[in-house]
Amino acid sequence: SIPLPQRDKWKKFAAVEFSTKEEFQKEVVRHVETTLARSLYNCDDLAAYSGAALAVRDKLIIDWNKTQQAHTLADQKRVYYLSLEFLMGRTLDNAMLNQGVKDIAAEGVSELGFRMEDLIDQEHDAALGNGGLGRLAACFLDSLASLDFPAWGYGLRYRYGIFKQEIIDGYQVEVPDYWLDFNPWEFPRHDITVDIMFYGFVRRYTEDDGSTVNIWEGGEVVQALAYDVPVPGYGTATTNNLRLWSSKPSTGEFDFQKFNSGDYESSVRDQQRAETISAVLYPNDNIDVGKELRLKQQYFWVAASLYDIVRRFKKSHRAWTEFPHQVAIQLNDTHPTLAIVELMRILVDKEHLDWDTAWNIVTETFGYTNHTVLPEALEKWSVPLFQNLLPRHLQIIYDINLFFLQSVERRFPKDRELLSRVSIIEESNPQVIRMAYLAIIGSKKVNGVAELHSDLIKTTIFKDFVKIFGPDKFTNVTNGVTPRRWLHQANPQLSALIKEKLGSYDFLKDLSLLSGLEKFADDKEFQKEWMDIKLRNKQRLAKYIKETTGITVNPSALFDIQVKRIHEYKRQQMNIFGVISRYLSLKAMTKEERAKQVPRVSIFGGKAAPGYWMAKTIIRLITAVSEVVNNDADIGDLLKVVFIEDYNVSKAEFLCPASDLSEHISTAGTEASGTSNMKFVLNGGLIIGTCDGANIEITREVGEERIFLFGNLAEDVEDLRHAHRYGKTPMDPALKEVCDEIQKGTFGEPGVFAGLIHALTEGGDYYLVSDDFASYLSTHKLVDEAFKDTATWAHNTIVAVSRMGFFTSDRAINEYAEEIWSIDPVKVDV
Ligand code: CBF
Repeated sequence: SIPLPQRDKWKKFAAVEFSTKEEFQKEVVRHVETTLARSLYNCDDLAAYSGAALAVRDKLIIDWNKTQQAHTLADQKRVYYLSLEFLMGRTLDNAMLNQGVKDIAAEGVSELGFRMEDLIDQEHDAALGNGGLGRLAACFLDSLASLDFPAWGYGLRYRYGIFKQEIIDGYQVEVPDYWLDFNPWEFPRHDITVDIMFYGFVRRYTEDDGSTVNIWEGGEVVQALAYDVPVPGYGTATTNNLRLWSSKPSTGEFDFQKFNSGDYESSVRDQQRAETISAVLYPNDNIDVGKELRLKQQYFWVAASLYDIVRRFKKSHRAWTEFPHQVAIQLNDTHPTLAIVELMRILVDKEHLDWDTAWNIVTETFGYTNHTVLPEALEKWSVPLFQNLLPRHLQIIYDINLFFLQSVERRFPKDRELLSRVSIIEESNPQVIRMAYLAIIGSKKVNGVAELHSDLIKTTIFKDFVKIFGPDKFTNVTNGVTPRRWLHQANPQLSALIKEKLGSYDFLKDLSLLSGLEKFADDKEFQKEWMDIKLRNKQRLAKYIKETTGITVNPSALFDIQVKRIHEYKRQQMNIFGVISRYLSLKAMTKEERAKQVPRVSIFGGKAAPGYWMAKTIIRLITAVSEVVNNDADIGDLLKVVFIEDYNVSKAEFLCPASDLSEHISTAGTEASGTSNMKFVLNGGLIIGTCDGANIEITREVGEERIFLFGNLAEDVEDLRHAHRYGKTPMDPALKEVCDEIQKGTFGEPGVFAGLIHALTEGGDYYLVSDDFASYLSTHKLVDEAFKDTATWAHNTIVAVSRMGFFTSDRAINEYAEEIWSIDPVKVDV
């Protein structure tokens, strides 16, 4: 750092944030002309976006520096959020709003000849995630900064985020998402690198005092390079850090020895091999694929992050036993569970702590969030694969397991079944490591993400662990979403109207203040302004649909939206079967009857994992139905079906404000929480949903009369599945009619959809589409009736929004901070 006598000089020239329109403009022009080497003669929207982004970035980085200094000075406990996915979306708009400079910036660029909306549209989404889990991590970062918590996110800097989806001839085609050609929001830290080892072997030494030391050596080394992304809070100077690791060969660009001896090819190959680790995000949501490269990614990221965390802790020269008082580490799902093992390795092998002291530190430090009960999503690693890649870590896992099983045996003698049920090692062929069990055993607290889900994990997949550790280790933190992005940024008109009624934007920091809206729910003028905003948002979506698909939709029709990853458990197939059923009923009606029907636009969007054939077939059915229905002259505006290509965060931002109805219709007990349900309601839409995940708590908050619930309950699912297995459930007649129509070829070659029909029949209807279909259709009829009464609909949406305070991610983060992390905020002086 700068020597004391020179600091005054330094401070005199310290960077200053822009605070007026003119200062902002000056920064934009400076960046365009110098950083980008462009001029007023060749400044297009992209260059203007870049100039504006760099100006805003400078402001962020000044606050980022202040925040890091304040946190170092405060020397308080920090939380580290380890997530393999951060689905951040775009940054510019969010950063301007959080920093309170959007108005001056918009005016500033307009005076320079540009429209802020066009500039914002130039930005690539940072799509380093698959769906809900990654977006939750992004909302949590926003809340952590907005609430002034000293927090860091740690993740991987994938060169390719989630693929881009193109729909070609009705089918999904995956295209790589290279998002890094211009990314002003990250800072490479060439001075922060960590060497990470894989493979190799373990040598055991005996010290003079008789103790044994294990040394892991002889492996292949890859370098982790840090990239920092500033995360600004709303209405505060706090700007936290998201550190993403990128992989490089540890020897620099090439292996020079090989290069000089003429072995060019293999020197380049080694380089590429190292870079492959952080090259791609695995595009699977809620499914475990068990590939070696994925395990490499996990260890690479976890080891680099822990090295960084430990290095920071060691600077304070505290005793190791203080570690859990200074550090909380949250495991976002089981993906970072290796961190438990790596910290044990650091403490025992490197710092030479005894096992019990090390284990106490570890188990006081970690918290584990479970996001799913789906068996196919629970991570398991094959022991032979693991042994080869991380031999020392396997030994440590065996030891953790041994000590754990011994303690279980002491408490529950003679229960051999219990021992094999809770063992971290599953005795299959090959043996596998159950990562969730390791995460539970190594963490202080385990939480689910909605009440039903947290109850389910305690009574099903983790039941034995409740018996062993007691119920207090398990808790619930219902998910939430940030109202900054999902209301203020996505729906500025609605946010402004709410501000007008409540008197300030304070609700963006304390969402419970929305309750003040309820008293206006019957105010006719307010209802009109409210519904006008909804209409404008629908018109904007209609325009987008026209431009991108050519389909004309009527903005006054009921917009019914289901956007999320395509998955059988989320039941987009049930939605499209319902659409077919509606189509068949409309076809069977007389002209007079048709005239009485509520026009509908059924909108779908979402990506299927590239190898998930059934999900891809669902997409094909949606596009096939849309080709038929949208071109049927008998139907006209009464029904339109749209598939929005390449659903992502920035598309969600204009879809959420445009729904009248959104669908959250998973088989009961399968969706851990869901978060788009919260976003849609917060934006003045109602939802049709099953008694699943956070739908249940949304019902509790908004009232049963403001949600269209249907379907069987989680507690009945097992019996219903059992009945299917024994052929005791005839198919629902309306569903049978739909299947017959598909098989007749109305939507093209029926063979294409045979898998979907088979899943309902011989396949045993695992997701219970048939069981829920009748109530799904009848509930849609209730929706139609309700939509006809505009005043009551408006009333209900206003009341629902006024009761959404609970679903802010600020509430969730405060719960984590208090109940799990024990951290306090640190104020950063402006
Ligand atoms: O908790 C956040 C979300 O995580 C998932 O997306 C996941 O990846 N397991 C769940 O499927 C969602 O229910 C949940 O809201």
